[in-house]
Amino acid sequence: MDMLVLEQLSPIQYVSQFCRVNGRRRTLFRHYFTKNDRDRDGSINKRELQSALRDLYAQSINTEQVNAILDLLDIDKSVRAFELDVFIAVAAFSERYLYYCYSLAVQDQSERRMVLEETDFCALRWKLEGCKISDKLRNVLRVL
Ligand SMILES: [Ca+2]
Repeated sequence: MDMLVLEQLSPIQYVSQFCRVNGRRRTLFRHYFTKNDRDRDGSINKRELQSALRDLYAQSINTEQVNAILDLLDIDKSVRAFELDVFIAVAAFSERYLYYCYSLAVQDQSERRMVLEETDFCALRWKLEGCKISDKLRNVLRVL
């Protein structure tokens, strides 16, 4: 991967382009997107996005966690409409983020490794040292 490309990407662009979501998950994410797209115009607003994420986790994540995910992805507060592709990226990232939070809480290193291997994001294979990526993207990469 070209580091110059990485330097140009916003966090949400990075996640949209480089996270792989299998068909079953994509179907699941689409289900919650559609359920929360009340006016059925193919996009959801921020409140609907929060509601869709909470549905995805059977209400087991709180609004603070949802906001932390949106903040990490540096989603502009002024963005009002989210299309399906963006929601899928946010949902996929949210899974990784929650694994990350969980793994921080897990003391046993072997268990931590198992948790990380369950994810289906591309592994980071490049060194970030000396790379002029934004701090915001760096924070996202730390989670992935
Ligand atoms: Ca809508």
